[in-house]
Amino acid sequence: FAAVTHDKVLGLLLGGALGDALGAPFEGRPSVDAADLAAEERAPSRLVHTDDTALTLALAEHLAQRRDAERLDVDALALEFARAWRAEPWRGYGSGTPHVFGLINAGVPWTEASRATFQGQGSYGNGAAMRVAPVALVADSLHHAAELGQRSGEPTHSHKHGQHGAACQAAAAYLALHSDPAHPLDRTRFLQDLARAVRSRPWHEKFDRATELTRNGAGPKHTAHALGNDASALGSVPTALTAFLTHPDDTTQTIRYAIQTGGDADTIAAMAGALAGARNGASTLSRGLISRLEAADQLHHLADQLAGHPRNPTVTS
Ligand code: R7I
Ligand code: MG
Ligand code: MG
Ligand code: MG
Repeated sequence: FAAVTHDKVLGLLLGGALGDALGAPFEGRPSVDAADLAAEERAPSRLVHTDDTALTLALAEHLAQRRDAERLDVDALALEFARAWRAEPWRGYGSGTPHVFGLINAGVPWTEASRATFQGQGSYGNGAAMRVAPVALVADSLHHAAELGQRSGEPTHSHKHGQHGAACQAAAAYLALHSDPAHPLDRTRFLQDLARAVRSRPWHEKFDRATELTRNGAGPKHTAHALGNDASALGSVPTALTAFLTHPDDTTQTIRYAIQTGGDADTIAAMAGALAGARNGASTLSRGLISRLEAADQLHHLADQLAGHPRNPTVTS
């Protein structure tokens, strides 16, 4: 296990935001041309984030204010998410989540609001997973990360696959954060650890397929075909994991691979980017790209707060 440095904390936050903002123009495209992506990377324009980062910021602020992981206050968090949506409803939210947020803002308890979508079965979308990575910064074990992830997902995603997606991405972020980039990542071990944290057969089947894809060096199109690239948790979280496990030591390549899976490109890249950023640190990211990020200052400030969190006593700068 490696020390959780300030660089790793910042890397988790910036890597996620970069994946989101760079992937956003490609969201919904069945496939993404490498030349189009390269042009986006070279463009001088500001990198505007979407709902993925907007809600990640809300969660990170929630955690930074409390300074105690046991005080993840889901009632307060539900209101904070709903207010973030109301302040910026144009950020590209999914179809079900705004309905939940509207109810919460109207005073309906989240326990009820989160069950109002999709004919009462609740959302199995990836919206709980896309925002969850910061919980890894305050978790003190793999299982704690998964549990915090699941709980942070409940206000909007009452379907078990939506919650398991959040648990899976939170646990993966924890493992990436505590992995030592000076040593090669043991991919098989990583997925075995995840399978202990997410006890669900359809997820285990995805982990088995991801193990095979990374072993065979599958490209993004193949991975999208085998694992999915849609806005469901099961159809995107394992795809993001595969992007990371294919290029665990290179955050830029992880993000490029994730975007090139197409489909829900911003979200797959946000999740993959958070994992790679947590492992490799912010110092390995392109300064040019980071300086274009709309939320760069806010994320730097949050990293300062979360790196000083009592859960991260070993932090060094
Ligand atoms: O999960 P959620 O917040 O979506 C996040 C996505 C990301 O791509 C963001 O970048 C943003 O674009 O949206 O929003 P939901 O609307 O709850 O779920 C996302 C999608 O999953 C929905 O639009 C549905 O297509 C699908 N979905 C379901 N379909 C049928 N039945 C989610 N749950 C169900 C369901 O129960
Ligand atoms: Mg989005
Ligand atoms: Mg969308
Ligand atoms: Mg998306």
